[in-house]
Amino acid sequence: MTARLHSIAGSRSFRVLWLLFELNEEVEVVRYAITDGSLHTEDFKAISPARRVPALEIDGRVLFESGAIVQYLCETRSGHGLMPAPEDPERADWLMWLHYAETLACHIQNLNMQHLFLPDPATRSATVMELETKRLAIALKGIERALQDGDYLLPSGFSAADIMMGFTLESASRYVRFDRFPAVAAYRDRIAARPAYRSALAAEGAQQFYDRDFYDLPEV
Ligand SMILES: N[C@@H](CCC(=O)N[C@@H](CS)C(=O)NCC(=O)O)C(=O)O
Repeated sequence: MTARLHSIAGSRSFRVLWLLFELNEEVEVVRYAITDGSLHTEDFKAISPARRVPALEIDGRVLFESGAIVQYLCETRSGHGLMPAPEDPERADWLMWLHYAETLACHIQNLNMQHLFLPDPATRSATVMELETKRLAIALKGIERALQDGDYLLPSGFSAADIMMGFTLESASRYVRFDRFPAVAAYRDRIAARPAYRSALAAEGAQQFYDRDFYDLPEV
């Protein structure tokens, strides 16, 4: 049966969509938007308790949490080379990087809230924006260091950990200038050139919330 991905273009659901394309799995995309109320229905709440995307209907079950979905897909599909085996010494690093993507995503989410989604701009906090931007840059430094010796997060090459990180870097570059992080910038371009990434981007539709490439901190 075709999988159904509950998705917002430009959000964490891209991780799952991209992985499904890497795995050549058929998928139907069910589209939502953050501000039009489409997440706030009883039907969607039954699928995703916090009313967040991604949620994936697959194999007769419903899954939410992007990291869990990515791991589930890697564990239940074979022949893809996107996850080191449990006994492989790289497996622990794979799990670490898989979830490190959420350390970045939390800061991006807070910055999205401050820059884009607070209904009353007077409630924005320059302190929060500055702090979250700095903390995002610190988290990016960790990736810059990890990429000094290779093209991907794992020395053995491209894996689903890079898929978890991909969308995250795309959004991060709207808040932190990547000229400070040349290895991260080259890595983002490298993974974005993958055919499955490009097919997933075309399939998810245009993102609707970022209206500029870079968001500067407000003048105080
Ligand atoms: N840890 C969750 C976070 C899910 C999440 O917060 N998704 C965002 C999109 S990136 C969302 O659905 N936001 C809607 C909202 O906050 O109302 C995951 O990785 O799946």
